Amino acid sequence: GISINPDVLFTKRENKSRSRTIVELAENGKYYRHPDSSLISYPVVVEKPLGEIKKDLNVAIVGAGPAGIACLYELSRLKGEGKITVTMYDCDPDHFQVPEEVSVRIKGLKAGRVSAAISSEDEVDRAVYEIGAMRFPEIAGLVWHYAYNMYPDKREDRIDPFPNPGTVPTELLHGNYVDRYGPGKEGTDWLHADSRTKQVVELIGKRLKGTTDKDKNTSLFPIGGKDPAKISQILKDPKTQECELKTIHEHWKTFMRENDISLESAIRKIIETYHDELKSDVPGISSDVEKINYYVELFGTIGFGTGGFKPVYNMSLLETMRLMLWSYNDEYLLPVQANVHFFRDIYLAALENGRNRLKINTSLARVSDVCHVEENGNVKALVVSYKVEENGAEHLEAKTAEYDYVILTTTPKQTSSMISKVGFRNKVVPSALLGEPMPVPDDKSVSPKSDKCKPSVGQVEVKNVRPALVLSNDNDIPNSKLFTAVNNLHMVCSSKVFATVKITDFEKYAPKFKENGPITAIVADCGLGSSYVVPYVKLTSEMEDKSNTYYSFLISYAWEDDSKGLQNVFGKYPLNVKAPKPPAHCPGNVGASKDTEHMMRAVIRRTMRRVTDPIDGSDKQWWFGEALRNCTLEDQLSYDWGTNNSAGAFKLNMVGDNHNADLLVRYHTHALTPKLNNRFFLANCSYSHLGGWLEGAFMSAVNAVCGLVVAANDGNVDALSPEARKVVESFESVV
Ligand code: MET
Repeated sequence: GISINPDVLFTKRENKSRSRTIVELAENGKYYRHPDSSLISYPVVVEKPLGEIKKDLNVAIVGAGPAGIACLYELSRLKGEGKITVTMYDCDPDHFQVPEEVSVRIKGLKAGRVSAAISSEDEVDRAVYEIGAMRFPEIAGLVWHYAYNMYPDKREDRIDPFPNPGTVPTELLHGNYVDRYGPGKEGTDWLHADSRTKQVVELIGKRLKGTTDKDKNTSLFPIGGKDPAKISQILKDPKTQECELKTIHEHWKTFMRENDISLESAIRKIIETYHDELKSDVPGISSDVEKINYYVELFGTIGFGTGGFKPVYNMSLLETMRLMLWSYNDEYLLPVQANVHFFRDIYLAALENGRNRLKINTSLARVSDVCHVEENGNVKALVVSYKVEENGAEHLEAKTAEYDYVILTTTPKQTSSMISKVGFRNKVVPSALLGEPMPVPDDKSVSPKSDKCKPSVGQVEVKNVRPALVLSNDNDIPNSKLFTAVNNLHMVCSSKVFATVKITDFEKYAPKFKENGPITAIVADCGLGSSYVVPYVKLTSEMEDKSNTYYSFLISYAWEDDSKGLQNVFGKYPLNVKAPKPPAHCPGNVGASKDTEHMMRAVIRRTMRRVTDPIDGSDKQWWFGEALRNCTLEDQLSYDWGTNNSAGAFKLNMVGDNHNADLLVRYHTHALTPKLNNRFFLANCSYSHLGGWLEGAFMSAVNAVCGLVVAANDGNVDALSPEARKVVESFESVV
């Protein structure tokens, strides 16, 4: 697991007092303006309806994940006489919109990439595994704005923090080197005051994010001459003046031009420049070059405090800097049993808001293509889809439907194949074959022989077609660059491996860290990313009884290469076959079904290592490996976002990707150019500058709905509220 915020290790916090109410959380990030949209405080934008619709509209939202549901919610709040019919497409039979009667495991627990599984015993729910979104930064203003509106009765309840490494007793393993740290009154408490880990994270904190101290700047990567730490404060402060925000945006553009380098280059540059400040020797390493290499790697393991990130050292420093400016010191849990319920609640609220003016149809179907259709100046957006049965089976015939507007919320890889078939020339083509030729069963009665003119099974002939995403009527290059952008975004591979473990079992192995109790978070270079013990906070009353007995254990939250190494076993999802009780003579996890055993063996193999004991210096087996080998790990489940379904967990810009992501963030501004007759919008965290965060999905949903309102009012921005106008006007137009 990787969160990018050096403050996690420097913030002074009272040990147990970190819980917050939703009111406090909703206040915290309310005014924060992201550097790419420095005039916009998104939570302020959505306080009022975004705008008004005067005429009736027929809208499709492709994808019923967080972005799609947020679009629906904001559409449901629009003012004006126009009635809106929304069709939501999603192809996942486990989606909560699909009615389901059976006792729930993963069924009904999905909304796009927000997805859960429930482990239970004798019909009593025991633990919730968050396969998708699991932690919600306090600075995420839109998230807490929606939580505030969804749960009026819970606004004053205290919400617990997510137990990130560093906020709970944590162990780091790098090579043979074990370090321990945890929350202390004066910031992070370390096992040894002269810890090498402590020194390198403090150096990177000081030389990358810098200081809020007015009188000095310490960062090697200042923005407009100022430490990022100071910029972060200015962006968050409600009192900051517009001219100062505009200046930051200009400085940020310069910073982006000059610093699209890899995260590793930035870390290396800091260590090369300031390695004299690293006072601890590295025994056995004497040359400066090797010392620098050692510390670069050590930092790769620990990351900014809440987990290593060596596998994403190639991502752009710009992504890291955005996250650093966003500055999420603390992350929280949502006040729901499973996080997907938050989305079900937003969805239900949209139904309620829109009672009189908004009609919702849900369609369990996979969308294969989208385009414009245009006849005698009458323009519509067309969606080609295949119905999916509740058992997941897909129909062979393609269906087409026309809409006034379509918001595509699908992941970049899904989207790129939908938008490319008709090409990029924005001229009407009399006829095109869309959909996908399907493999046809042997049965001749369902299999008309295809010939050149007729669509084969699975295809459909569509008349008068234009491409879906367009920026120009005259040239195809501007249009095709949208495809390039969508197609080239980098989706990170990421996976999670869960189990339920008896607390008493685990604590036989977990060392105690000072007076803070046993280690419950592990950050290591063993290929499991980070491991977290996740507390029971959202459980039903039956579950609470069990919370003193079991830990819900996220054994591995890994990214990129760490995750790819396990892909052959991830392919067997859900791997949640209950492990039979092991025979008495043979304790441990040996009785599990074959698939489960395969994954657990792979995981255990990664953790079997002899290490140096950080207390007495002896050479011994690493306790975590021993714990995994000997504790009974029940209800195992693993999921990899690269192997399954979504073509990757989330977008993170690699070096060189910034312009593509930025083009898609601003895509909604095409609405200011009505002569394009463009009926499509994009919404998804991948089309935001916060890939992999609900906040990014919500921001892009707001962008899309604002764009749609302007388009539906023939390019008139006055149809938006004054705050919402900024969402369309303060970005540089894409056209
Ligand atoms: N939100 C995801 C997480 O918390 C992805 C982070 S992207 C830096 O792990």
